[in-house]
Amino acid sequence: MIEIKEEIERFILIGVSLGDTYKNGKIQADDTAESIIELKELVKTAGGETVGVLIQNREAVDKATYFGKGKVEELKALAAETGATGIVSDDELTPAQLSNLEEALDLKICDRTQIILEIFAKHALTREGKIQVELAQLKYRQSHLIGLGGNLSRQGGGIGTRGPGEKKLETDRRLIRDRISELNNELGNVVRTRDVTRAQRTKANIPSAAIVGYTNAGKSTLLNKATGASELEADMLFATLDPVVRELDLGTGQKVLMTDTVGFVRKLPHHLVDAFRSTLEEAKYSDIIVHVVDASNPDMEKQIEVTYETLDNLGIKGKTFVTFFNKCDKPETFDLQLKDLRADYVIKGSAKAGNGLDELKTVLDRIIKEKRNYIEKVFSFAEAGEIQKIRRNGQIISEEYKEDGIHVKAFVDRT
Ligand SMILES: Nc1nc2c(ncn2[C@@H]2O[C@H](COP(=O)(O)OP(=O)(O)OP(=O)(O)O)[C@@H](O)[C@H]2O)c(=O)[nH]1
Ligand SMILES: [Mg+2]
Repeated sequence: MIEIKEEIERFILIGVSLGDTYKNGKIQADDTAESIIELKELVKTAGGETVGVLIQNREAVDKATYFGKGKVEELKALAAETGATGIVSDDELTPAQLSNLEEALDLKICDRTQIILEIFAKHALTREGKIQVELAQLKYRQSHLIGLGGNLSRQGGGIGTRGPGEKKLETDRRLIRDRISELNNELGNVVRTRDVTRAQRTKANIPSAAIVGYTNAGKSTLLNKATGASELEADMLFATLDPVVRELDLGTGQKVLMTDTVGFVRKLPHHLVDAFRSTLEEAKYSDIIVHVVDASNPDMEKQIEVTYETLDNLGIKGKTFVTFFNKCDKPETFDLQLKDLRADYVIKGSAKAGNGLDELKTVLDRIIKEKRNYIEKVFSFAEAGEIQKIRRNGQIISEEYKEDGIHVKAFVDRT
């Protein structure tokens, strides 16, 4: 992990461009350049400075040193020239690549995963968030220790090779395993408490909407503007880590619970996804997904794709999707054709300026009503209990006491 000392660390970012590739029968355009721009933001958010960038075009990353031999030499020269204190690779490095690069360059070597973990560690506020980050960090270390062990046994093997290094490794492994199970237990308790809260909410029968999207898209800003909340909005990546729930009045008597969630990013480390699964899955329990997109970002298309991919991986489907193209106050967006064929509704607006929020409320109200049936019915006074049920599970529009009974106009759940 990088320790943020008094002195700001100076990094050279490295990436391997594989050219266009095939994935799921589609051509995936090479996005190494965009990914590196993003890595620069990540490094900045982690407290470091970028002093150089080096990209190599290759058919595959080098198994031993990530870059090819000549490129490693070039990297060495660039590091000397720029006074770099470390290297950050855009892809997760194997233990072998880490140690070989360290040896060749005599600099601190990190990868994108470590930087993201560092940011999460800095931003985690709640006990749950902190446990999740520590778990992810330990799992990263564990996987790298295992790799190292493999290396050792390949090099030596046989009698006499079980040196002190190997022993220490075993101790480390055991310590990590113990701590992981301790944290998992604690996390289980925290998550159970949250499940109870969620169950209570579901019982109250207020529909829910989860705000999801790429990091820095403006999710928290949208929640704040719409509900008058005061969650942290910041021009940094992963400002929000813990789900936050607020009630939003749609202005029609209908209320909806809005949850702000952790943002997504390309190459989201899988240890993090595992550790943060319960947080990331918050959207699973929502009726509606509000997908916030930063329409001013040149990388918008890819960011939309990453968001859908991440949602798919988390098993979040079958919801009503509303895509909110945000930051439309910025001139970069003025000439853009904004569409999202996967969404059920599309809104263009600016959370910051407050544009599009009324439309969002109208759309949310419509979605909720579409899931319900409108009824007009006269109940006898003896059936007052039925009305009580509707009040609990639906929405009463009007209720009049007349001679022949109680006249009710209401929306009731279809299911
Ligand atoms: N110009 C403009 N800036 C916006 C708008 N909405 C949000 N921003 C800015 O975008 C940055 C990110 O906003 P956040 O609301 O923190 O974004 P987020 O999606 O919650 O980000 P994470 O929690 O980090 O994933 C902040 O600097 C906001 O002020 C908008 O409509 N227009
Ligand atoms: Mg946020």
